[in-house]
Amino acid sequence: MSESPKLVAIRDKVRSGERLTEEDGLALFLEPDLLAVGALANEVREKRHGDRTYFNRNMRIEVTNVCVASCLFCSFAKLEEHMPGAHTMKLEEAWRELEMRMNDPGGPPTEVHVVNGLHPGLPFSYYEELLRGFKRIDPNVHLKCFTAVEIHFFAQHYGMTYAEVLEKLRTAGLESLPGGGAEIFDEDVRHRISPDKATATEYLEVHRVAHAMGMRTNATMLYGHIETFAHRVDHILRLRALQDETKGLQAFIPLAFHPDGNGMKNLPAPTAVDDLRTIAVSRLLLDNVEHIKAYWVSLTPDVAQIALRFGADDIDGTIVHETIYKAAGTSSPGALGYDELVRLIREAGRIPVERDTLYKVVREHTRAEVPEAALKPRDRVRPKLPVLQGKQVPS
Ligand code: V47
Repeated sequence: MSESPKLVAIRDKVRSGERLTEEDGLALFLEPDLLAVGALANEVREKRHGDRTYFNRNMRIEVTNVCVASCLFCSFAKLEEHMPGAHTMKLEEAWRELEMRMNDPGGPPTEVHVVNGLHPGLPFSYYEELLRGFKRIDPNVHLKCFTAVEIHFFAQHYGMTYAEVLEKLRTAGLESLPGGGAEIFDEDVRHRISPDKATATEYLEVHRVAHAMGMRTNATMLYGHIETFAHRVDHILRLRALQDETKGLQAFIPLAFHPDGNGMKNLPAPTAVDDLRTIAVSRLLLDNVEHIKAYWVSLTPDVAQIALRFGADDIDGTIVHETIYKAAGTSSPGALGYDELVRLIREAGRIPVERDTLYKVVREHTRAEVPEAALKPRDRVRPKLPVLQGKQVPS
């Protein structure tokens, strides 16, 4: 395939360190040669991180799915506590989840990632106690809890400023914010898919306040539903502008829309081509955010593995109990073992690096000397050879 002049010009810009524009972002989404876009993103990825690919030992927990918001894409939330399928954990139940992981082979999780519904009936002390309890069980575990949308809800519901909410939660053990709740920033799309939660400006402001307090945060983008490529570019550029200002974002995570069981179930899920292109364009446009995460739950482990050659340098972690994507019909497993993550990364020709939440290296693994797949037949227990007419087939 011959290269489009636009792609050639963008490549020159990237190689000379010139910042890409909104128009460049759109051109990358429309470029027919997906592999050329991927190769360019891979170049940037390798310049920053070489073959290193990050993952962590984490635990996901959603303590309540009761939520006053009615997001069209959500298959997880229940409007009221008494509805079938609604659940709110007792604090002891939530703490037990971590207690049960303390003797995991290889060590306990280094991160607890909490995402919840916007529950109107819990006291603020519930969330403070939740964090304190996790820290009592393991003072070393990093608490990455509550999206900017939840922080905004707490501020409104309990009558505090963002800084007051964050300070109280930090005193209870909070250390960073996950990136959920960003969806799509464009006001029109956001109004249609998430009419009654924090606006884009409010989402960004919560991150700004957290950064000013010295907290690191992640950001996400939910793509593949009713938004256009222009909306995706706009979303990424709003994050780039925030990052110019604060430098507090550490990872960007494009989240592929899953249609099962929600208000947009008539839409098809994005394809692997769209997933890979979105990862690649994110890597190229977001030149001031260090890490692009290929979240294996949203992409499937197979696509996430390929994304490691399309600009992504992180694959998230072991997780264990994920419920948001499970409700929305993901075909991904609920958990991946530590060794499985290491194998996925090695097989993609990369070096697995276990990190903590703030990207401090916990353990750097060796590179696979030969692709892992090539080792498999030798490593596997030899299958019983078929017997034909009483004779063994020679191996
Ligand atoms: O905020 C909800 C999204 C998010 C659907 O910060 C859906 O490291 C697709 O934010 N189809 C929660 N997406 C997950 C999240 C996250 C995941 C991994 C790592 C990090 C991090 C953050 O999931 C929600 C929403 O945007 N979501 N429903 C759905 N049907």
